[in-house]
Amino acid sequence: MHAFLLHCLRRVLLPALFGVLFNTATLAASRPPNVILIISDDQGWRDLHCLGREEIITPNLDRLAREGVRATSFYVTWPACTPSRGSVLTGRYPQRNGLYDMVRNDMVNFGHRYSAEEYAVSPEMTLGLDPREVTLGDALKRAGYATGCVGTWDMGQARRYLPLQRGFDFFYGHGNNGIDYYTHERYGVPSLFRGNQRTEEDKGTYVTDVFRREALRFVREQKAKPFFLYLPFNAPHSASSFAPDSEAKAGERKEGVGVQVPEKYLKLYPNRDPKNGVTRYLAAVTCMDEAIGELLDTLRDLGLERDTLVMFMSDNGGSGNGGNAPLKGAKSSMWEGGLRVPFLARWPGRLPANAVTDEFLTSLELFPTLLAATGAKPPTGVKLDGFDMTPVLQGKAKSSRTEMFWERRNDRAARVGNWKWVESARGGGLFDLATDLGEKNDLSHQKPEVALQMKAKFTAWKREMDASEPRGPFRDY
Ligand SMILES: [Ca+2]
Repeated sequence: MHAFLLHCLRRVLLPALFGVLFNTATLAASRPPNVILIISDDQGWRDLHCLGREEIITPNLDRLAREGVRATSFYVTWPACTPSRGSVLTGRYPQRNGLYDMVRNDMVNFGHRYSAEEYAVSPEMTLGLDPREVTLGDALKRAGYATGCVGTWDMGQARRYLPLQRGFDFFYGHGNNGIDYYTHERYGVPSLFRGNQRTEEDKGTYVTDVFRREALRFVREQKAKPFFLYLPFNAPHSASSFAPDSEAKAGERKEGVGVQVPEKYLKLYPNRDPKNGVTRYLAAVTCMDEAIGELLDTLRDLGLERDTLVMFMSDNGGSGNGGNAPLKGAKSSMWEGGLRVPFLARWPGRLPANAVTDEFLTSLELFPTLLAATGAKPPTGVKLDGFDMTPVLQGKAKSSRTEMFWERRNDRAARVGNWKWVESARGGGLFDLATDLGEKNDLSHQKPEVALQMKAKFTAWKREMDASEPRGPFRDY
């Protein structure tokens, strides 16, 4: 054999082969971790006590942060529920998986009472995540995981869209993106499902308590085998229980009841007005925090703490009650306050404790990260838009993400490095996030060449999305 080839064999191929064998052995020796992915609804970037909103009571999420890593430059793919959650579940941009707007009946107030026949043909019953999309549930179930979804599914309510058909063994929650916390209705329709069936078995019980009970039960029942619990709470989102159409002026969405929360949690904020929307929001977060605390205690009691990767994030920036400061804007906007969210990850022994990373990361990274953590195989023929961020969370590597793009109807934005570019009816500009996190100082006139580059990058990204295989419900043509 040629001396050079022998040299290559000795210096490159053999060590590589040894590396593969060694890694395989290491993985085989350890139990694949359980995964608990917790999502809150409309919680602002700073809305944990440990993140700087000192008035909010969140001892359990603070503990999760203390025992793990928190990411401070973590983004979602869309500034509101449905498309953001679709990206978490598929690892793909909303514009690629075809779910790039809300699945919602926009034409009426939440108080509108549909007949069963009328509701059955309405958008939120007929639209959903394209059945060809591979979900995290599908990927982890194929890897032998017990898979459960408790909470806000928001990927469609027709049978073909519900979790049991999308890779989950167990589902208790609502298929639409919001309900009344007590009646569990929306438009007068009972909206909780157990499996594929609508149920009213818990009517009257505060829904965070319902999700808490079901999540704990799932973990206790599945403790023997690796499990994946997808736990998207509907808290602290405002209740989907607006006034009836008859009480709203024509063409106007009537003010809703806001966030609903039991008295017990309001009493934890004695110096605040219990009727105030912000107080109710804070108390709803505290209730959710208590549920998460019981889940963490249960993992400890079952001896599963070290075998479980727990992640927590919000699905989009805070709305009116949420605290996004010093970020600009809020939910539904292209500003940082709409897109940047709190993110925590804990995996004792594998991720450092009490660590903070400001590396550029997004929810697109979750799918590849969870595949790597569990040893699940990437779905074949599927283009994923993120990467395994474990080395970044471990503090061992820089993020390989250099750019990210967003589009919501006529609003567009891009981040490339520390540059942020926004173009929308509600304002826009070019901002340097390294020195101007609050997007106050528009540099588009000082740096027109950078603004042009950002726009060109956005256009190229959009062209790539348009060229990808058409997917429903919004781009299946
Ligand atoms: Ca949301």
